[in-house]
Amino acid sequence: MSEKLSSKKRNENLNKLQGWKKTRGKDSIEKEFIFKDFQSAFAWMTRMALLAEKMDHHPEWFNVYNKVNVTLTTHDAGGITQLDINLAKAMNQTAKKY
Ligand code: H2B
Repeated sequence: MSEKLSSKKRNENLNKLQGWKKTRGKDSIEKEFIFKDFQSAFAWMTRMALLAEKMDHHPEWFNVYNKVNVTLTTHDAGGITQLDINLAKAMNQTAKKY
């Protein structure tokens, strides 16, 4: 199982992750993704859902029209782990294509 990152490690990683920030008052990271329309947003979510299944690591997310608010945390570890960083990186990379 992935272990919680130290706040130093977490911040080092966050600095390299465009658009992601620590959630205030919760041990998670978050980002708002904005797409050109609902179809792009949902296509991206579908792609990410397949990856999440493969990783066995799932996002908390909320979609309205072209926006997707994503929160990542590792429930089993009670905080932010390398799995969250890896999924955040993949989300950023993939979002460029939608
Ligand atoms: N997703 C997230 N974000 N955190 C977890 O701790 C987690 C998960 N655990 N997806 C997985 C599923 C676990 O419940 C299953 C049984 O492997």
